[in-house]
Amino acid sequence: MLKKIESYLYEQHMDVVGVADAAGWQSPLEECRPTEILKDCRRIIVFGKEISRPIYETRKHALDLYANVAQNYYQSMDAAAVEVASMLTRAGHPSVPLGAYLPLLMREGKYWGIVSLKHAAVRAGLGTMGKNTLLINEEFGNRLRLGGVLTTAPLPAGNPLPKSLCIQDCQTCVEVCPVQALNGQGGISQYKCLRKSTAHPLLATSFLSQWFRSSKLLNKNFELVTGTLGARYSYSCCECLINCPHFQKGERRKEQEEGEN
Ligand code: B12
Repeated sequence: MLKKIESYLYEQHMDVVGVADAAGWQSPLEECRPTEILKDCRRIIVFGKEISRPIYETRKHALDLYANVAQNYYQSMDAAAVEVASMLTRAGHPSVPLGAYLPLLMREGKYWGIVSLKHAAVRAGLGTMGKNTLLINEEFGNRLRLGGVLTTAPLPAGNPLPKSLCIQDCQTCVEVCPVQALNGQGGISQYKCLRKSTAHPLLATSFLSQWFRSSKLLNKNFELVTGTLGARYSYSCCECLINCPHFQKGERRKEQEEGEN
């Protein structure tokens, strides 16, 4: 079954595919734990697709062109997740596709994905978390976008990588962050980052949510605004991604191969 899923996802031009054990998921939010979401959930299938370097490095309109590709990826990755979930369900293993971006929850004034795809990718052995809280993959660096599926199928699960890929003494992401959102120990101030990195007439104001954390009504309203009017947005910052030494990953290998030929 896993072979069938892997070959389907690679046919859909995904670059990496992994399986994470869903048991004992340490999300601080119970409602964001796979076994709380899907009865008898056993695994999280997580897959990734690289956004290649030239897209971040155009001389003009780089952030808008990059955002357009990211939004396009989210749609194709969600479509692939839907197909994989129905393949598994038809084979007798109830499964549910996860969204690469939406649906988003707002709890205590903070945004949450229904399941954190980065943490699933780490658990599946697809990479480790950088100090910029992004997944670093051995081949594609920090340029992967992620999609996922919750499943009751007892697929063989991967294991986390034994060693962090984030360079120990490197603090580049922390230093280049224009709003000091990164604490250098893998923590991020979501409000500072959101306000700086997300270009949207409404979403950029959602940093206000820090002042109404306890208001369930306002949290719910912001969640609704994000899930509807916030479905499309652009980027206004990705400094922690493009300045990370792992941003260069993958391309240099191709250049070396071309050099050898
Ligand atoms: C909300 C969100 C944002 C928010 C908040 C970021 C954040 N770190 O939470 C904002 C808008 C600021 C943001 C910005 C960006 N994002 Co964003 N974002 C998301 C989204 C939709 C949900 C993430 C989430 O649930 N966060 C809340 C919790 C999980 O995060 P946290 O507070 O750091 O959690 C801490 C603890 O609670 C605990 N924890 C929480 N859950 C769990 C679970 C387990 C098992 C464990 C062990 C621990 C644990 O560990 C964390 C550290 O202590 C995901 C998609 C998804 N569903 O995963 C994309 C996602 C993480 N974003 C992504 C990207 C690329 C970006 C940007 C680079 C976009 C850009 N501007 O160029 C920036 C980078 C900013 C940064 N350095 O993180 C990619 C990351 C891919 C990768 N290679 O890692 C994702 C996966 C989207 C995708 N489908 O590919 N994002």
